[in-house]
Amino acid sequence: VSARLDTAAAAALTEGPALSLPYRRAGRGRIGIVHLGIGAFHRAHQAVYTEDAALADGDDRWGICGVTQRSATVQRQLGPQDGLYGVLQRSSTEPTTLRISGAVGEVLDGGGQVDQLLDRLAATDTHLVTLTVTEKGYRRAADGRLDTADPQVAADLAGAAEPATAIGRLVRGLQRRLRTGGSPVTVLSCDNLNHNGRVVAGLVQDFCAALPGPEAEPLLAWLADRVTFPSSMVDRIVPATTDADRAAARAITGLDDAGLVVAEPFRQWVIEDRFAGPRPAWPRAGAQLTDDVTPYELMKLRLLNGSHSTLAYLGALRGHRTIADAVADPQLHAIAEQLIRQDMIPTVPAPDGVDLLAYGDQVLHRYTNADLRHTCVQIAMDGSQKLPQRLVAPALAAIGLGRRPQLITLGIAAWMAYVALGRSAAGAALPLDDPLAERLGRVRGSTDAGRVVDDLLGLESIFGRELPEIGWWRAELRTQLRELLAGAVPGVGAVRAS
Ligand code: CS2
Repeated sequence: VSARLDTAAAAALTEGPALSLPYRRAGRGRIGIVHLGIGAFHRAHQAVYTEDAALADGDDRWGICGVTQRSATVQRQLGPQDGLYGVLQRSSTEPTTLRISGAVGEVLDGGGQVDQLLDRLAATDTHLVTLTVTEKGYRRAADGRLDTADPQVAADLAGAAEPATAIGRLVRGLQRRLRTGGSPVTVLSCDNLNHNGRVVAGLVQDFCAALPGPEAEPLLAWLADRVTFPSSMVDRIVPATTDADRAAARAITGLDDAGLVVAEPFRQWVIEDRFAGPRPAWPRAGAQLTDDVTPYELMKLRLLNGSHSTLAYLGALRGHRTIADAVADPQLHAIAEQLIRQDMIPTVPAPDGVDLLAYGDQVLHRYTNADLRHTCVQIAMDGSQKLPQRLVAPALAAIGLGRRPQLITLGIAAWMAYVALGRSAAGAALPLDDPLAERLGRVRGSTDAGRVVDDLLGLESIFGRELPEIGWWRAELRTQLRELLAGAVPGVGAVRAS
């Protein structure tokens, strides 16, 4: 049995080629950031940038208060470790390295420690509230506005003592902030959504507008004046941590780490430069500030996330376990490559100085990282929340350009086949992990492509109204789905490997 990672145990470690202990040099800052949704992604992305920024300029104001969103697990993992956790970096071409991060100074259970959370959100030392609550965490209705029919949203609006939703917690905290001085604050979304900052700003406004007038008015005025909601594009592939990862980390430190996360070497963060107050020196850690993040978001959501989801559904159907396995399948590789090149790139305005072809090739190369073991079913999760920005919007954009985006259509068909079949070609069960699982379950077991298409295209929150009304596109989707339901991958004959 090994000892568990914490400050005392880590004191015996020494840095070397495989192990870095940046928190010793950066120090552990006082809390300046509240992060809602302290999952693996945040710990391998923003937290690392934040610690690197502190290393670069010695500013000690940016410790992170991480807030658990749906369960207190991360608190149980990090609490006993003084917030320390490892980031295990794995690549097929470079040696594995481990970094012990000290960026997280405190972990609060969003469910059980509401008062502390609202105090943190109100504190004058808190200059940033950041979010990774996943697509479904925003609770949007089909029209993109706050879903006030959601029982938890309704309870939060009615003044639940312990708000349960991210927006409910955020607004209650902002209310307390206004009451206790109203200093400016930046709310920064780091989820994979188009113009995520505008999305959060809109939802916060919807929430406020639904409050009684005397409560709503001063809040809305203050928000307009002192609170900003920049958008950002985030990128780093961070799969679920496995026992093998934990063993690899233990081999380096001799310590058990319940909070370990695993990530690829690549990371990118592009942030709209619209801060209400001070911020960490993130640019010194490699983050990019820009006036317009839109081209970066479109590039990443479509070239990366769109192809990721497509590979995940097609891969899972074919019995591939991981994305690396899927992309090693020559047919799926050719599909992903052409999806990126033919269908996605024409819909994306290239960000300044970025070569989209090279970016797309780099994405495909990142997928070949076999040491990450990123499973297809993990990426397949929450398809109803991911499809709109990853596949539906680009399909419409391509059609608007007069194109026939067959490979995007194939990605959508693959999702439908995944939902309807519920198992791989080899018969293995494929989990339907999705907030709309009950509704989607209506087509489970059906092998009638026409019926599945008609039923699922009726989901306006996923497909909107425009795309389902395009007759030729609908017919093409049906054809592709028919082949998938029969166990084939359509169009592969026509897809040339380049
Ligand atoms: C993935 C993303 O799980 C998924 O849906 O597509 O989490 C992806 O790994 C990240 O966005 C990469 O930055």
